[in-house]
Amino acid sequence: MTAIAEVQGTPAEHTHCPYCALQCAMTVTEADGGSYVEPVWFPTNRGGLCRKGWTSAQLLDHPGRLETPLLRVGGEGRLEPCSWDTALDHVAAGIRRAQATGGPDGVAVFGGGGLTNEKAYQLGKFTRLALGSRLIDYNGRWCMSSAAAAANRSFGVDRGLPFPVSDLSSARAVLLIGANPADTMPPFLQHLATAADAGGLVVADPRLTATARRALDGGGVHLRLRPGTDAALLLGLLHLVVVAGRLDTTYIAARTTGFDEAWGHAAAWLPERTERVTGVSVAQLERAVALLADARDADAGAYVLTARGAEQHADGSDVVGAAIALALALGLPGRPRAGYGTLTGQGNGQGGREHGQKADQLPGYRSIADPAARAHVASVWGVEPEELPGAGVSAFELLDSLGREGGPSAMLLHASNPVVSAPDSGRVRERLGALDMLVVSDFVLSETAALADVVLPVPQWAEEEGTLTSLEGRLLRRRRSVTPPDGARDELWIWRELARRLDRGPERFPVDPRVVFDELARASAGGKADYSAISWDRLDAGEALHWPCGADSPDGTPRLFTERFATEDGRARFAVAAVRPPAEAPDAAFPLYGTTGRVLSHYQSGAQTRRVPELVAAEPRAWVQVHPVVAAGAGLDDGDAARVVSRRGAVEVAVRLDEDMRTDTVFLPFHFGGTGRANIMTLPELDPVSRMPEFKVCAVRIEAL
Ligand SMILES: Nc1nc2c(c(=O)[nH]1)N[C@H]1C(S)=C(S)[C@@H](COP(=O)(O)OP(=O)(O)OC[C@H]3O[C@@H](n4cnc5c(=O)[nH]c(N)nc54)[C@H](O)[C@@H]3O)O[C@H]1N2
Ligand SMILES: Nc1nc2c(c(=O)[nH]1)N[C@H]1C(S)=C(S)[C@@H](COP(=O)(O)OP(=O)(O)OC[C@H]3O[C@@H](n4cnc5c(=O)[nH]c(N)nc54)[C@H](O)[C@@H]3O)O[C@H]1N2
Ligand code: SF4
Ligand SMILES: [Mo]
Repeated sequence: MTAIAEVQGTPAEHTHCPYCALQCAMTVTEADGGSYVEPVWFPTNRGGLCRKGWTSAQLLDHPGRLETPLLRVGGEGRLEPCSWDTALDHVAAGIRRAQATGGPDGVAVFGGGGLTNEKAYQLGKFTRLALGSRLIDYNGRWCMSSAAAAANRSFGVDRGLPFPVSDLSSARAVLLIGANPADTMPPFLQHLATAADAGGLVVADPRLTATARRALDGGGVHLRLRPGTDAALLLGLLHLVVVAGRLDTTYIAARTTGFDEAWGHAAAWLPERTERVTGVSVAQLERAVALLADARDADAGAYVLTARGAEQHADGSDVVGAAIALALALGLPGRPRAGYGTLTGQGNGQGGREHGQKADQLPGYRSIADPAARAHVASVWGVEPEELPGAGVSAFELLDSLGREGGPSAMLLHASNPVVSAPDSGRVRERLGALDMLVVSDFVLSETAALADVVLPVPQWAEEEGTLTSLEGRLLRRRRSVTPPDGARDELWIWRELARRLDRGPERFPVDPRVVFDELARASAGGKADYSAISWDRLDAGEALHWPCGADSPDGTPRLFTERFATEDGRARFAVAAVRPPAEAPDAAFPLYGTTGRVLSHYQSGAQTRRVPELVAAEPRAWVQVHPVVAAGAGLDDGDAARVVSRRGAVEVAVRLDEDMRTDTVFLPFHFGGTGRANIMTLPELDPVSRMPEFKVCAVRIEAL
């Protein structure tokens, strides 16, 4: 990572990285037949980029880039190039066929948190109006849904960080639960430097990650918990806050409800019991509480942050509820230099969850079940509220219904690669194969696109205009810096052309993203995620606008909750539930916890980064991280080929020995394809509230291949 002090380019010239939610700023330049990026100083990245950002332009000129639509000829046949007219006629005919037998819900739509706000909004509108289907959901369900459900429940609103990222920079104590930003958002680590150097960084992770190591190097704490025991850990910490006399009773009385009920659950989590269940020592639990409470008392900055390690569980929304409860007990949310937040994952993971890609949602973070919300959005769309379908089903449930009796027989998929990223991906692959028509829009032939009947090539980030909303709720402009290939077509254009072919009012689907943004802003007016006072002009002038930014807050809201929470009574709610064990516990046949996550050099399903030579050289193949003693038990040594087997199937990986691993746990990155897909082993147990799958725990065994 390089830090540059100078701002390169004006706000009107730079764009942002195509990958994660930190949205590091950069310029993209075409020269000598290739494109290259240069970092730009921006508050989130302070001039830094990680190696994915540095190499992101390589995919623009990649030889494997899709530049023409592809059509599967003859059932099981090959994908062959075709014209756009042929491809779109084919898609429209397939939609008609599916709806003739299955009604409006005969067609399903799957979106992604990488889509711009304009595309996320238009995809929701296209599904409800042009298809008349209720069946839309997206990959953010697998990312942000648990944190979103818990934040809505406790705070009345879900904005990843309810304060600017840079607020963290001066904090003396930060508790990170299930987050490894040293690999997943490297430039973000700059914001944790003060805490880390002060010995105030506390990392709860079953593995000694690069982030946990940073904590230890500065004298901080690594809580090396057993996978799936986060709720117990957090209630144990809450218990200690109370018995150590560190509860902020004034704050609790003035700003919260539900403490007594929460204590009813936390009272039972005595330190010794917490130690037994989580594997974290009482001394470490006490240190963690003291660090946070001392920093609070000194007004030196204290934060609790969660990410996917805590959230991707079948009790994920309760885990986040417990994390928020801990933060409330300490009196952090809404106070200066303090708070709770979740680290949003995908580039537009925040905006992508606000404008209608979610099964139960209308733009502005409105509920599709709310009559007033329906009436408002219907009026912006120029239809009657009765014309809007109701709520659909969550991502995994949607994929699992494909091609089944009464399920959809056609699907349009944008910006996701579920063959690799969905839980129990073997089953999902089978469902996709059972469709009469699968249409995938992408710029590379991902594992999912390779199964499609029609593949539609779209432009990439540096070739398009739009907006994204970063992890701190700030609107950013994505700018066209290079020319897209001739054969690629923007998704806004694709949806308008499909609406035309389906005779569903193409004029309702403008192709100019600026026009779409203005409509989105109107549709969001008065909603929780209110963008109505935001315009591209204001963003292009360099204004820093965080939502809500509407009639009551025309200059945006960098910090939420300073006066009141977004709940009806203005108070934050303690929402704590009884601790539940993971859905699948290790047993004699499958004695280990299998957990999954990310590495620095690959992004998500790897569809993009497995095509960048430098990144492939750094991480060429699937692996399992395992303690030497566990490996030896299976007759395995470093580098050996192994199978990690669960009740769903077997993943083929190379052994990577790590002395610091727990002996009851193995870790697999989920970025690889083929037989190296970690999701072959994961189980689709869903959180009852958020419908988040249990990506982070299943029972496995390891054996030689
Ligand atoms: N390099 C890279 N960066 C990325 C991405 C990427 O794919 N690659 N993806 C982006 C996206 S979409 C996201 S969502 C973020 C995710 O960012 P993170 O949440 O930081 O990433 P993960 O590696 O999924 O999970 C974090 C940690 O959770 C730990 N963990 C596993 N099980 C448990 C458990 O039961 N409890 C606890 N407390 N921890 C557990 C893992 O060991 C892992 O180190 O990263 C973003 N940035
Ligand atoms: N086991 C396990 N599984 C996981 C996770 C885990 O931690 N463990 N994490 C989950 C999480 S947090 C996430 S976010 C998901 C992500 O998993 P996926 O949804 O599979 O994410 P990506 O690999 O980013 O897929 C995006 C695809 O869309 C393409 N694309 C990018 N931008 C655009 C665009 O603008 N338009 C179109 N049409 N295509 C575009 C890319 O080329 C790529 O093929 O994985 C989830 N799966
Ligand atoms: S940290 Fe995220 S946004 Fe920044 S360069 Fe890396 S992938 Fe891109
Ligand atoms: Mo994610």
